[in-house]
Amino acid sequence: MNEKLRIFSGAQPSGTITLGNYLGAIKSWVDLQNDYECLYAVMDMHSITVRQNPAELRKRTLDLLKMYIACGIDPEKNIIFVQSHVPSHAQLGWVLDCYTYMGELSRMTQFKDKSKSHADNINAGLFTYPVLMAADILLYGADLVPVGKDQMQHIEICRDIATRFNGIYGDVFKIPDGFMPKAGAKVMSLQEPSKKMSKSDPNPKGYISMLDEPNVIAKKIKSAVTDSEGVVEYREGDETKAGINNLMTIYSAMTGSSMDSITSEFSGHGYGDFKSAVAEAVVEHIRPIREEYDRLSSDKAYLEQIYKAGAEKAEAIAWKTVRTVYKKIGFLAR
Ligand code: AQP
Repeated sequence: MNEKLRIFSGAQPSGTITLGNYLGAIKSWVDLQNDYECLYAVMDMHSITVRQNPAELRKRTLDLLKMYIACGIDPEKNIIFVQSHVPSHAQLGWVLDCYTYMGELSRMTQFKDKSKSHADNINAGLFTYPVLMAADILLYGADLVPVGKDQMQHIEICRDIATRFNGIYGDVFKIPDGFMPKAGAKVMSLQEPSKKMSKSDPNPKGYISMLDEPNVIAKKIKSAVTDSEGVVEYREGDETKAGINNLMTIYSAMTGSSMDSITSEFSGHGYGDFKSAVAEAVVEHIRPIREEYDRLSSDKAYLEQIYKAGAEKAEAIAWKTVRTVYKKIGFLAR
């Protein structure tokens, strides 16, 4: 029998997910769910590396789970769960902390960025975030981890930690590969296109939330920062075109069109026409997701049933890994 390869991924309930989270990660999860055995978690433990309001965190956790399903992740086919419901994440995280060096963690771009944006709360969890993420992935022997570009550095360190551990104790962990989509691996802020779009951006004009109303989406795209050249052309690495490059990336991810064909489509048109087309494509793509999300809102019992069953299935896989690891490193069995 040909066993399916396994996927693990997740997103943090640190806000309503953005078009960036969707295009960079969640859309790939949906696309890959038929060909892999997939586990998708709501990463609540990661989210507390930044201070969260407890009541809001609880609500957002359920909202994110709902959003996964609304985006098209089938709870019948995939294991969907909440990270903190599976204690093995914390257990393996601690062990791996002891096999990770301060030097390699201090090179992580996300740590540097978040230390700047949360200068009043540079906690140890923020620093060791990539180790917990390595545990998330390695617990399930994931072959593939679909993420946005910003998380690729964390996949690299996960591979390094796993390789180091295997070098000492034998082949305990499978070495995972990252997976990025062709279009949308890094969606940029609409207001500061040199910065990635983030759900916790204090300026809501910078991001499109998956729950924004159509008129809000259109307004945000119309006020997106561009340049004065007026030519819809993708120029990789050209900072002056960062805004247009970003809108073209979004349009390409929505329509499947190549950059060249987008340029031909809008040749002789101004940015106004192009922005209207981008807005329409985004609104139409998000519409059914939004409708499904609203439909699920009233069905709390259904969601509870999904996350409870998901946690049980996830824990059954994860605990086996923890048990193997504990034995390898010399912890006395209970
Ligand atoms: N702008 C982006 N473009 C493409 N992919 C992105 N991802 C995040 N931002 C973009 C991908 O979304 C997945 C879930 O991300 P996360 O919730 O784990 O945390 P994050 O990467 O820190 O995302 P945010 O939106 O920036 O959250 P906050 O504001 O809380 O830090 C990941 O696969 C990520 O690559």
